[in-house]
Amino acid sequence: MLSKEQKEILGEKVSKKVEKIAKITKPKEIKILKGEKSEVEFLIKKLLDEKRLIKLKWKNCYFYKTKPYDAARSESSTYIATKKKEDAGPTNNWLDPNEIRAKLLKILENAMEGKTMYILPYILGPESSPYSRVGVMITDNEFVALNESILANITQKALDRIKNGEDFVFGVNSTCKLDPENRYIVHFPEKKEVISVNTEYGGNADLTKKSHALRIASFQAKKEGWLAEHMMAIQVITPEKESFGISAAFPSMCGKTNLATIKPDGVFKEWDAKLLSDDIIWLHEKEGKIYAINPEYGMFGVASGTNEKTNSNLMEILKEDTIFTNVGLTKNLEPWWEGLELKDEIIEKPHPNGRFTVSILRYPNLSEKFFEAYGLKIDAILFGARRRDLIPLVFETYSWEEGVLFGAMLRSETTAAANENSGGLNNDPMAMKPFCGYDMAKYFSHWVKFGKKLKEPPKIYFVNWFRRDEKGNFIWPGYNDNMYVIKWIIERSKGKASAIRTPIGFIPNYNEFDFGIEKEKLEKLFEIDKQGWLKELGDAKTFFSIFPNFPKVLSKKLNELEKRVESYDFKR
Ligand code: GTP
Ligand code: SPV
Ligand code: MN
Repeated sequence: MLSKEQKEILGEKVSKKVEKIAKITKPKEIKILKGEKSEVEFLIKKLLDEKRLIKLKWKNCYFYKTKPYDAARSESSTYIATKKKEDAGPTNNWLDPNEIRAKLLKILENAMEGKTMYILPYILGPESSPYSRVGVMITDNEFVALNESILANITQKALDRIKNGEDFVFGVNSTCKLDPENRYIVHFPEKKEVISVNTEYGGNADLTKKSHALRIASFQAKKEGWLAEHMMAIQVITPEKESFGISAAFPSMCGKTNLATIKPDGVFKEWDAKLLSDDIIWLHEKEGKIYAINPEYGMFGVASGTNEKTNSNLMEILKEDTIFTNVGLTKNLEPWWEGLELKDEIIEKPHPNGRFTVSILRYPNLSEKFFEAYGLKIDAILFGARRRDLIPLVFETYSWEEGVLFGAMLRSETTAAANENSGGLNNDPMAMKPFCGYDMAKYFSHWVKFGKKLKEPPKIYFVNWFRRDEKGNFIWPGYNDNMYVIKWIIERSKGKASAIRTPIGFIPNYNEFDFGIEKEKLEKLFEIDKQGWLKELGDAKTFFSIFPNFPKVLSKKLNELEKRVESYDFKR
């Protein structure tokens, strides 16, 4: 149980919650973390001593392997436990909060026997920001505590804020027996609590991330008039030294981290792109404009595909102070994954969802806005997906509402980021389907409403880096070359670049704008397939029919869009 001193550190409210869990789980000892370097060193040493972590040849880098069935997010084990089922909406798994709480407390009985319970108080967002939020997370797993020490701003200042009466989110994670049959990641948004058991994988166990910063936060954001989004954000600096904020929502494993760490000088010497966030942002309206803050402190990124050629910025920071999970391992104890040169025998095969955990503060080109109270002003919003055909490289939607509609229609080829994904196309509105803590129909309305607060809403674009040719190869080079698309978007927003009107939106006038590739490829990338779009819109209608609360204004927009596609002369 907590000592008198620990109770003083935690304060009454947090102590009470912690003691309740400690009484059930019976840990050998309780440690409250402060977010100090020595704690990270301690966790690493313990994991090394217990042979759970392997020291790699790269400087201060380590390798960890989870159970193969616990190497990705488990969407079928993830629940929103609201009092009323309708409040979770048709896209979330729902459980009765009282019933599941009783079951979880049963699973937690004696779960921490012989183990240390770590308490991690944290602040999400810049400490000085009125938009920042606090929470306290518990885990009995050193690997989870280590990841969280990198991914979140662990600080006892959070406890002072809670003592001063601020609301907080309380999360409990326990490894238990890592039994996949009893794996649960349950959110109680009305109580601001999360309980996660029988898992130690990233998004299932690192509760500051998808659980707090998206699921609980989106639920609060709806009530309070802001947005919690599965988006990256960068601050692009033009040759004229103008700053331009870009945010993008792509589903898991569809390119957020890579766009967030883009190196424009490989393509345009005088341009710069500074990182604000690679996975999650919180958006607020201020004086009719949108501002983004990053609730996180680290990156939990996909290893596969990362190399000097695709992303030298990432490669540079991964060479030091990084935890690698489920990547491959060579005999010489170097990490390995798809896309890296293999110079040695491989003793551990990489999982397709192998990841790295690295502090964002190590990134050499972090935007100064990362530390500022109001964050980065957003001037253009992108939605994007992984689609082998149909969706052009980029198009500009005709209005905020149509942009929201295209966001809601987003579907993408499935990836290895979630256990359940098995190929084909997945509906993933705004890349938020796995992360929205309430009825997504109300979430769409909330987006529409948010736009009404803006003086001049940023333009909404749709992008697709993943179109393929007949042989199955990507047509677009992607990665740093995505800078061509970013440049077009910025020039569009300034009214400089010309565009061609199509039924779905404006596409670039690629006879005039240089994309750095052959004309035939561009023709393929910007081809508009009438039958394909009619099917896409029909499928969207079928998908939207699961939402009893689907906003009428979006249905109207969808019908207008369909009429435009039907009457468009595609031979022009
Ligand atoms: P989560 O962390 O799961 O939310 O993923 P993410 O959206 O941050 O995706 P990430 O940037 O990690 O990219 C996922 C995969 O797509 C990696 O294997 C990348 O190498 C690959 N990828 C990223 N950008 C591009 C691109 O422009 N073109 C191609 N062909 N692949 C890309
Ligand atoms: C994702 O799956 O979108 C991720 C990794 O960013 S996780 O933290 O596991 O959610
Ligand atoms: Mn993500």
